[in-house]
Amino acid sequence: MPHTLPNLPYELNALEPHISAQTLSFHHGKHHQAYVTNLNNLIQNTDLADKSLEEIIQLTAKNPEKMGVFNNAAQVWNHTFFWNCMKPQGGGAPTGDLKDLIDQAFGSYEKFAADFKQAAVTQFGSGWAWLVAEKGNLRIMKTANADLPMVHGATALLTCDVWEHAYYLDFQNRRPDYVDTFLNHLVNWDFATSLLTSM
Ligand code: MN3
Repeated sequence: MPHTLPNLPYELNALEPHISAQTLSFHHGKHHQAYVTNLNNLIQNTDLADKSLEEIIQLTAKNPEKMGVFNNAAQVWNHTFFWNCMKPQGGGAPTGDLKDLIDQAFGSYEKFAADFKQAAVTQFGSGWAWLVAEKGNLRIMKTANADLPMVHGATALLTCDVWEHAYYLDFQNRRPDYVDTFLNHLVNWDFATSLLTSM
């Protein structure tokens, strides 16, 4: 079964004025679609063709000869995950179990937000900032290019795409402002909370 581009969980203009419909149109319709198309082309008629996305990622992560497959498969997964990490009128501090876990791990939501922003703005070049669960504890991780927590034994709870294509049309070079906007107006804590059961 070829991999397919999932629909966005909201309308293209749903995250305005923070992320424009133009950005989402290119980011989902062009970039995410291209990773799906590349992945399908790379795995057709190979022993990876009938594997799940997660299986492909794990099977190719440590194989330099399969780096092209890994990069595209991981970027398909990362983007689908990222769309779910945002919602209209999102952002701010979480509540409930996730609030308690963040307070426990970082001391406060404010400290978490500062550390997450630091990871996102200091990821040199393209990559991702993450909140992950690892051995029952929460921590922040940053990864380069397509790399992702699942191949490092961690469970992703939240991510922010810091590739330039994620923010350049709306923020130009101002990655710190984009990350602030993500944290203050877009984060979907309901989604992150729904993942706590898999910790
Ligand atoms: Mn992207």
